Amino acid sequence: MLLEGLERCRSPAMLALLCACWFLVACASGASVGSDASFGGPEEPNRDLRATVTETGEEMARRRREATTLYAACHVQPSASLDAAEPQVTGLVLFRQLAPGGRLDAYFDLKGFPMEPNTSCRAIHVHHFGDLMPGCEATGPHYNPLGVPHPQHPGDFGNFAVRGGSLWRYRPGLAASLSGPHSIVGRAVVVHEGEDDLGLGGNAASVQNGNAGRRLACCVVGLSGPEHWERLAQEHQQRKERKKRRQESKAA
Ligand SMILES: [Cu+2]
Ligand SMILES: [Zn+2]
Repeated sequence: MLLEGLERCRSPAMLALLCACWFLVACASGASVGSDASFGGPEEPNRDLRATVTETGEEMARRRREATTLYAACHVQPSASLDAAEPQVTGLVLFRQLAPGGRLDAYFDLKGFPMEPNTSCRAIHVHHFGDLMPGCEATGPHYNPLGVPHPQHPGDFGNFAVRGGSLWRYRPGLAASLSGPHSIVGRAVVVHEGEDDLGLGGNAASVQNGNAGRRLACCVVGLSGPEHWERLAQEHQQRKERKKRRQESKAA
């Protein structure tokens, strides 16, 4: 089991950590016997030693968790088939999956929608192909590995409220995955002009694509490091705090 872990991580730092941990465990167990002069020692150092072993174990568990977490980034660009006069939607869609096959969380951070007085709803989905040329039309239909109707596709993320030309949203617990046979890595995220009718439109297109309208922008989902996720998580937290402060000052 331990050797499997070593094989998977292939990290010299992890190897050193394991050796240190084995050594400390051996010392701690030897010391706890207490009768052997070569291992026995005062009570206080034994406690320190056990604390160190516990901390080392926790650090290893944290590194193991980090090693199994998957991150993906999708850098949204306006559809190449749109005129320059059309809305130029850009931004980021980020994914994090804590373990292969586990829960998928996402950040959506987009701007460049038309400035409208009222809130509008825009659909966002995962489409089959990670091909963006000559425009987002090249991404094909919704990604539908199980042959089910819309909106039961794994990348049917639904509708997102746009205010002041932009949207930002954290969505936990999405049905899609970054691993396994139905991974969305290499496929496309498409941002639509209209609202998703969620299969209730009463026509054939409704149970295929939700009648969400033209494709304004798209991107290809690619595996990434944690940096984008950590930065956006921090930004979202700051935005939430600013919003809360604004609401509080209005209420006062
Ligand atoms: Cu779509
Ligand atoms: Zn769908």
